[in-house]
Amino acid sequence: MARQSIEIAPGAVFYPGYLDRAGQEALLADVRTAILAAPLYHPRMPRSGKPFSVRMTNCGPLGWVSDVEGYRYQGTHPETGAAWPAIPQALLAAWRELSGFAFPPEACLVNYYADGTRLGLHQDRDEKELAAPVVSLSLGDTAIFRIGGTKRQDATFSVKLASGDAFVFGGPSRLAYHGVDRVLPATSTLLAESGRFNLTLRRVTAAK
Ligand code: MD3
Ligand code: FE
Repeated sequence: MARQSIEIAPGAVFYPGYLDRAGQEALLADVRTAILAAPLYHPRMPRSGKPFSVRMTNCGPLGWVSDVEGYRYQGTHPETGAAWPAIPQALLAAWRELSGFAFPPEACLVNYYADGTRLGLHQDRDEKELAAPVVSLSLGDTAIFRIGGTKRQDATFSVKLASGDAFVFGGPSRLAYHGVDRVLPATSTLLAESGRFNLTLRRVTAAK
């Protein structure tokens, strides 16, 4: 099926309304199941050990974690020690449809934003396969997402990410600085609680 898409910067392609309500509900059920196996936790900043306000967990063979030692990918949950649950089929299907990358994702980072949570401007560069894009899906309340260039000082602009929206960040946008300025309370009825989930699919190791 043809999809509406908008390239908002070179390699940054926005798919508003990628998932309809039924698709969002099905994916949310998958996320809830994953969180039962791999509970959301507050990662800590390298060095300072200060907790992130965003809560996180992962699916897939590898998960992104952060603690006083630094950032890395690892195969197990840092608090339970269990292997991460599998990436839900609906997300693997979205990767096949949107990524344009022949190899499967290895990590799905799940971010949960309660009301008032922000994510500062950063680059995602802990992955070895930077030729693969990052594919993002949003569920729940609308976020004000900010994206700039590959240098922190580059000009930025913001885009609203609503429940069901997908985004692909590839090419020159793969190393763009980005963050979440705020989440707009009560803008979606998808979650029984308030807040927002963002799911990012990533290829971590070199594909060949
Ligand atoms: C652009 N997540 O998990 S999604 C992250 O809404 C992250 O939770 C935000 O930044 C969130 O690292 C933004 C959009 C996004 C995700 C990854 C990117 C944009 C990106 C990687 C490279 C460039
Ligand atoms: Fe990021």
